[in-house]
Amino acid sequence: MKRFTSCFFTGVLAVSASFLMPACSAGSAGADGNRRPDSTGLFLINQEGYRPGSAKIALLRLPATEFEVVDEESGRAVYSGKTGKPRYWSLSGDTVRAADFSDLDTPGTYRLVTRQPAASSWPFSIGENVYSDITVASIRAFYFNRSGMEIVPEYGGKWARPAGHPDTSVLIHPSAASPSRPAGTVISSPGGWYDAGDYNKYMVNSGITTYTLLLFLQQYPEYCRELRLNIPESNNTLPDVADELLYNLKWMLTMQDPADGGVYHKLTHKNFSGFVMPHQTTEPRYVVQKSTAAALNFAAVTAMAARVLKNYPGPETENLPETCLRAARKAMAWAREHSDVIYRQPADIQTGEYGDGNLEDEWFWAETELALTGEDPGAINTGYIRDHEFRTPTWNQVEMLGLWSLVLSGQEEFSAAAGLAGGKLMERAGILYKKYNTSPYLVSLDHFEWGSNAEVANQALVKLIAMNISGDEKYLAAIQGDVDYLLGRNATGYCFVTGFGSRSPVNIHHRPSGADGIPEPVPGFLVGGPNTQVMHDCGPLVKRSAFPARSYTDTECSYSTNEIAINWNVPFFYLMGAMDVMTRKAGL
Ligand code: 9MR
Ligand code: 9MR
Repeated sequence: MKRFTSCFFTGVLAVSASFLMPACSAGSAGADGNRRPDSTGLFLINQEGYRPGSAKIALLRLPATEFEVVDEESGRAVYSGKTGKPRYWSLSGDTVRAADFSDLDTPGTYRLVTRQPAASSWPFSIGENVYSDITVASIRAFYFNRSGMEIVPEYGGKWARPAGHPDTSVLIHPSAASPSRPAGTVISSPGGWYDAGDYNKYMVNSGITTYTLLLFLQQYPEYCRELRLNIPESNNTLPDVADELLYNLKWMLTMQDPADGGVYHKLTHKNFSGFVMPHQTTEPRYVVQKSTAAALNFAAVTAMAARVLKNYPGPETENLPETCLRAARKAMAWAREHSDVIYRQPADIQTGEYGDGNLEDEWFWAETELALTGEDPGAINTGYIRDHEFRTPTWNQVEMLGLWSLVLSGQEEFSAAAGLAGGKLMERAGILYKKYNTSPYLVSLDHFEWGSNAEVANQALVKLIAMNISGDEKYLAAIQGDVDYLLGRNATGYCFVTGFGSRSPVNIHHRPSGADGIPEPVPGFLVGGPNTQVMHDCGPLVKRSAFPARSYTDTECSYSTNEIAINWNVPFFYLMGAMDVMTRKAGL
């Protein structure tokens, strides 16, 4: 396990010596609640920065009534203000005051300081392109998690590593046996991303992840044309974002049984491997049980891919839209014939389950995607739209994805359904906005489950898409609140993205990062974040706060708070990319 302690002075300012206070962060110190407060804990602030014109609000855990913003270069105070009323948050167990410096728009690098008591924040920037690097890093993280491909120094830098898991000889597990593919049959299913900190590939989680990238490509085609990711395909004719998602989409296609259209739930080792590099795990790999959830996720994504990729004709996508559409039809037909095949983990398989007993949302999503792609247009279930509550999406709650596709489709034919869907989206966004507006921490999040950081990012997407369709800009401050939370304005004081901010996770639950001998974790990954769903992943030695918003530890064993995952990174990428697009649109 890696531990490092970073120590430096946060008060390198041309002000009094009392500002010179060291801020140390012990990477694996354990419970945040047990740490003595230092200046990082006293100022909760977005450690990356803000775009000019955006809301800029930090939270202070100090009794200070006044604050200043000091320019790093000149050491001069360029802004001063009064803090807001102290407010207690029951989920973090602390009291914070808002320091609002939204009016400061001059590009530069700054710190927030208070004189009574004397303290200083981490540095942050104001600038038009403050989110460009983090956007690129958050999608390059997918490249780093590619299965079956060597990560070469040219694109991977010091995180270069040999290829692992070619997956060209994968066994049919007994649970997946069929007449034409009995147990033990060898199939080839290469490519795709590792799901998370583990080395397995799961269809259900690939669903929401690949969908979200496709939606980004659909919504921001010009930006995607500009975005250079420095990946092996960067010199081909496709936007790099499309290349990255194709790497997983092509793997997904191999997970369909050509004989009957059914889709395997996952491709996996029998057990989670140890913390070794990908090429060091040579245990057999299996495809396990076909499931209705897998078929519906697969159908939704391939149907959407058929639609979106049509806009990118060229050698890399040749025949792909047609292949995807045929695959979607076949998977849907299989699902209709096997509408209730819930995934049940076989006794000899221990890896991630992604089990889901309620598939109503998957049906709605898949039927909507097929309809929008021109298949069975009557299949959009308007009764479902009317009667159901649309929740923030996660891997097992996907009705919102169908809603997004519908409201953003712009197809005349579906305008009635889209109108209905728009109402539902605005309803959810309104609820989230209200929560943000009354939250002492200025976030919509009010419960902490496994992957809470992704919930924050997905809530931001709900508000963003609501803003896109309604033009109501009030959502922007709430979206900024989510960005700020993820980049440091949260009760742990961490910027939750590896390699960014002044204090970010180092000991992530990510096998390559743990095994590669490089002190820094692979950059651009959003960690799962605080939750109280699982408290025992590190045993008794690592204590986590009982307050949900602080129940996080930067410790490798903490898979429930410090793992990374493709479905967590993807809404974060979408969010940061969308923010970056706004700057370019406004200013460039
Ligand atoms: O490393 C595994 C991680 O990727 C999963 O998200 C997590 C939950 O399914 O499980 C981790 O594996 C742990 C296992 O569940 C229990 N024994 C220790 C394993 C490695 O830390
Ligand atoms: O993200 C998943 C979370 O919602 C579940 O509660 C948890 C336990 O089933 O599993 C999480 O997913 C893990 C998957 O099972 C295996 N790869 C790592 C994923 C992230 O921890």
